[in-house]
Amino acid sequence: MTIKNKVSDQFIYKPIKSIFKGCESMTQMKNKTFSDSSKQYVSTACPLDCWDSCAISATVEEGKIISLAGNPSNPVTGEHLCSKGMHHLQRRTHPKRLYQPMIKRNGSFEAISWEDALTLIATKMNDIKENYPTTAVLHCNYAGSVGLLKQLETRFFSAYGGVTTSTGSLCAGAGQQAQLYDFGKVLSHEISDVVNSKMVLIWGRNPSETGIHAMPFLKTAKEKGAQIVVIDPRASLTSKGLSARHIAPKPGTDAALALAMAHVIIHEDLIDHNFIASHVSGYEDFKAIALSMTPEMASVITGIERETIVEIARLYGTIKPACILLGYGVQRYTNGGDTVRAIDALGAITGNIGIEGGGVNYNNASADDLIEDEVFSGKSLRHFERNCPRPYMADFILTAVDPPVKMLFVTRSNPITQFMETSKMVKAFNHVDFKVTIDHFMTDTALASDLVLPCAYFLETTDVVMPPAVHSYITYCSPVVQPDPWVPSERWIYSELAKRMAMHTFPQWDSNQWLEAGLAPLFQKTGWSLQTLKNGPVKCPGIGTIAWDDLKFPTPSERIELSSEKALTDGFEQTAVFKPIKAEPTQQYPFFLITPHIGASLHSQHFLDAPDTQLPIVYLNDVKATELSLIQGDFAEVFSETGTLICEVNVSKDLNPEIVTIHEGWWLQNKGGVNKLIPEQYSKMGMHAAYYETVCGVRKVNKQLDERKGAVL
Ligand SMILES: Nc1nc2c(c(=O)[nH]1)N[C@H]1C(S)=C(S)[C@@H](COP(=O)(O)OP(=O)(O)OC[C@H]3O[C@@H](n4cnc5c(=O)[nH]c(N)nc54)[C@H](O)[C@@H]3O)O[C@H]1N2
Ligand SMILES: Nc1nc2c(c(=O)[nH]1)N[C@H]1C(S)=C(S)[C@@H](COP(=O)(O)OP(=O)(O)OC[C@H]3O[C@@H](n4cnc5c(=O)[nH]c(N)nc54)[C@H](O)[C@@H]3O)O[C@H]1N2
Ligand code: SF4
Ligand SMILES: [Mo]
Repeated sequence: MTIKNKVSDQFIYKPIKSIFKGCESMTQMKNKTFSDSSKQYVSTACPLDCWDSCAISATVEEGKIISLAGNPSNPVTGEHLCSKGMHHLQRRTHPKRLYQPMIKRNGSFEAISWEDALTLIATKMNDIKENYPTTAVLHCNYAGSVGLLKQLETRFFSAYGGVTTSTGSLCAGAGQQAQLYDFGKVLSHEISDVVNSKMVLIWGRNPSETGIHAMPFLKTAKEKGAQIVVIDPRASLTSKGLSARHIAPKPGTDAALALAMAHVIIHEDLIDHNFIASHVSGYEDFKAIALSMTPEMASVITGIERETIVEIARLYGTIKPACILLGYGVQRYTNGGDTVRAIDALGAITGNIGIEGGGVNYNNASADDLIEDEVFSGKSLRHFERNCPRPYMADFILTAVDPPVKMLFVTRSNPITQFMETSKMVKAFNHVDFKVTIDHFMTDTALASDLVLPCAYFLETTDVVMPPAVHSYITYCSPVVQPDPWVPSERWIYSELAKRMAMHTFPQWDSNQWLEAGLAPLFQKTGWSLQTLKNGPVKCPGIGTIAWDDLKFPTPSERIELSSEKALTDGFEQTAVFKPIKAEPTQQYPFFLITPHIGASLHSQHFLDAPDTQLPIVYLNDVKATELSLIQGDFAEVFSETGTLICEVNVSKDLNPEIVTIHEGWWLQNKGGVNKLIPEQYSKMGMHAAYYETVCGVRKVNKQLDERKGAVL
């Protein structure tokens, strides 16, 4: 039997009004608490790698967490948590959560004691050290939790002697490197400032799913009369939720659009002459490039009507202040860095930098200065160093010599599901003798490992969540409850391993001692102590609401550099350019494959609960679907040069006919794994994964899903 329309609505697009569904407001919580003194609030923060880093207030009664709510002491994230924030309670006590170390013997996992697990790791690491440089160990980490103390993992591996460190970016790296060339640092306005904007370009960003606390501010801006334009090859929930104008460039062509907009702005003399004269260098070089990209040319490249390009350019050139909310989707291409440089230039030539309601808001590195990097990185302790770029980690593992990779240690990451080219990654895992993963659940990566260590959930341990891109609040995370059954923090795991390996440069400190040392720059700057943080979320000084309001740019010229010698020295173009991406639809692979993030899950994490009886969903334009004889609920095989994936078809009129979309995150063990379709490829700028530069084909399959077994027959 073919199951039709069985898609649980949790894993498909949701209308915006349901975002806050099920969320109990803090005001309600307070009222309850005041009438019942047996309840206690504990302050913590959501450690998921999301734009928002919400402050959370947990209500505890008789040693049990009874509810979580947003803590309005952080006014940016306020009273409401998203569905994932609310779900932390169920996730902490999830029946599939791991509580004991698990070792693989003869292909299946069995529980072992902590003593045996730690002794095994210590013995393996000591053996490797005797026979190879310590870089024979590869530490693969990423973004599973943003807690500051998670970084102790790096300190541990440095104290060991220095391992092969995973570097490069799967996330925001190309754009970050671009903004370093342009501005000297990556800074954003606090998201609340968008209410002062009269025009907002939401460019390759989808806050309605990926950072929902931007949405109320965007709605306010709109109510105050701001023009809002969403630039995205697909109609995202953001453009729908804001009823905003939507412009759909062909994937990977945004630099042509931005340069053509600059062309119009320069040609019609809408530039800010004073701002350019005082704060911009390299304008003439940029002007020459922009003038060579006419709106006619850009129209052919991007597929957007010439008149639309001219109109949007005129709006952006005349309405001030105008803000760009730049997302990470725009730079998941081999030309991603140049794209962000072209968009940055729009902000610079119109003088929209350093002013209320302006900015080219991407990421925010201002909190980096508040941390003592050496405490967590232990870089000075390393005897050996080697880097493994994540966008080709599988290839690296398979080809590494001097030394080969003898051990893989995975922390807060799920590379089998989330990194590129899954079949190669599976081979790479098989190639390594001993793989250890620390995770709360038996993920695809844990399954491919030899030893899996569980660890405490953030509600069970101490940490600090630093300010993210959209606000300046730092939040101390107090342990809300004790883990039951007991499971250790990662700090405990590294401390115990350090003891067993006589690593004296990994001190046996408790969490607060590490935080005192690691946050010393913050405390020196502010006169605060850890106690100040323990009282609830606090706004960090020195992280301005308006980025660049002092107009001091830490570039070589101390100006915004539209022409960057540093970029040239690093092997890139000196000025923003449009270079076509390499992937182009062909007869064999007629679609671009975009694999964006879904509201219901943080990457792969909440796909833990995707029903067994469900396949991943491929979203397809209705006309194309008809051409392929596909209707809603059919099964289709999506194929690319690196793999295939069977999906359930979701047909929609408002999808761009050139694009198919499958959300990232669906587990392989649950018949997902979209990264099977995506080759290991990257933007050299920022060494950044070019996930969306993928083409694919779609064909109907007559397979059926066995509802009981969840198997595809
Ligand atoms: N619910 C949820 N929230 C998340 C995450 C999650 O997994 N789930 N992940 C977090 C993380 S780690 C990150 S990096 C952020 C990402 O946050 P966002 O940048 O907002 O999200 P993405 O899904 O990467 O992409 C944003 C948009 O870029 C569009 N896009 C794709 N190609 C192009 C292009 O060529 N040009 C233009 N203009 N747009 C394009 C996509 O269609 C998508 O709608 O979200 C964070 N928040
Ligand atoms: N096709 C495609 N692939 C993508 C993307 C895309 O847009 N398209 N986006 C990319 C982006 S932007 C990113 S940031 C990456 C994310 O890549 P990953 O960080 O690998 O993704 P997650 O699925 O969040 O996996 C994190 C793992 O950490 C675990 N975890 C959570 N908390 C803790 C903890 O406290 N300790 C430990 N040890 N583990 C913990 C979770 O259970 C989960 O298994 O994915 C990338 N992959
Ligand atoms: S996932 Fe993001 S929006 Fe949701 S609770 Fe966590 S920080 Fe807040
Ligand atoms: Mo990311």
